[in-house]
Amino acid sequence: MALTLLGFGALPSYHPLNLGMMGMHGEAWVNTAIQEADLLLAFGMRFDDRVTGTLKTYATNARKIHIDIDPSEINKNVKVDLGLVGDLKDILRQIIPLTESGDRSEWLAHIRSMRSASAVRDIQNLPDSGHLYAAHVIHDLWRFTRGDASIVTDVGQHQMWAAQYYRIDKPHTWISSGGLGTMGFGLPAAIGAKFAHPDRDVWVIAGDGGFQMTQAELATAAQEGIKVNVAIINNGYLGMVRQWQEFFYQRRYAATPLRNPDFVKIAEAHGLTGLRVTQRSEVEDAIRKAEDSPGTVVIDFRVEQEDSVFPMVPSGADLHQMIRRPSPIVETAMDE
Ligand SMILES: Cc1ncc(C[n+]2csc(CCOP(=O)(O)OP(=O)(O)O)c2C)c(N)n1
Repeated sequence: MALTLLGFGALPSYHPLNLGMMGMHGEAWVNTAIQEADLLLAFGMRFDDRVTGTLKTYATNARKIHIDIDPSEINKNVKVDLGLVGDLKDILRQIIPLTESGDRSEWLAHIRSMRSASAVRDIQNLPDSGHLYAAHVIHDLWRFTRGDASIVTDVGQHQMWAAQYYRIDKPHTWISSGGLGTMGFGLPAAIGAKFAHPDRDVWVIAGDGGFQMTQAELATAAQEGIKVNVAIINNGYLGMVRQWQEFFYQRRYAATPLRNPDFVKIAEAHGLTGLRVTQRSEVEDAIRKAEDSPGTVVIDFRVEQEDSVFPMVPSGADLHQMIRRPSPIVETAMDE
């Protein structure tokens, strides 16, 4: 099973049949598996351009069955061989008894071989290079929260790194603004998530740009005594737009550099705790302090400014045309 961004939690990340995220910033083996498949079962997804790339070459070998609760989604983007409209749970209950199980071992072994042909995302044991990468911060957040926090993201590079490096194992513990993804979603949505599940640790992962759009909601957290932890992945840019400017517009960084306020002081102005992290060696301590603090904590993670999310399928390209991380140092550190 390959997941869209909003499908995280449908199957635990460690499940052997969970391939990971598909699409523009998905894993190469997931996209290749989709392109080579002879049957695609699409459950409640909408074949958004961020997961298909160009429709001309999308999964052309596959017969397609699409199940969705919204009839207008069927045949909207991708023409399918069979569309079924209804509640996924009801439809699966009806069709599973009618299917026969077959031997898929060859196909699964093929996917496994593609997976192991790519370098493993093993960033955990890498020596501290003195650089603070967003991927390190998020991977450490996953480790030190034991993968058990509810993660709420904004929109941008940090969202994609969160999708790649925080492994989601339980349903409804990944809350991210997708589709018409809206910057500024993270903090207010996290306050709502904490209100609904006071027993869970809730972490916002936000960009420095998006956080500023709704940072006034820190006042709500302070006023209502709601504890969430905020990890600002502060790269000093509207990072996702800067990345596109770098890749496709000859580094013309128009309107993307950010002159940010002091996020630590902003937290403190609300009577909350603000922390700043500039080195990887400081990450664990800051996460532990945030976990142990009774009130909302904002951590300003000062990460590499011009880092990009890899791999990337350029908008409108074939899913096989992935841009990979150019630097060998970081490739072993963070690429798949
Ligand atoms: C309200 C809103 N405005 C604009 C966009 C378009 N957009 C998507 S990502 C992005 C940059 C986000 O920058 P930042 O919040 O700093 O996060 P980063 O990409 O650096 O992680 C922009 C402008 C959007 N999704 N929502």
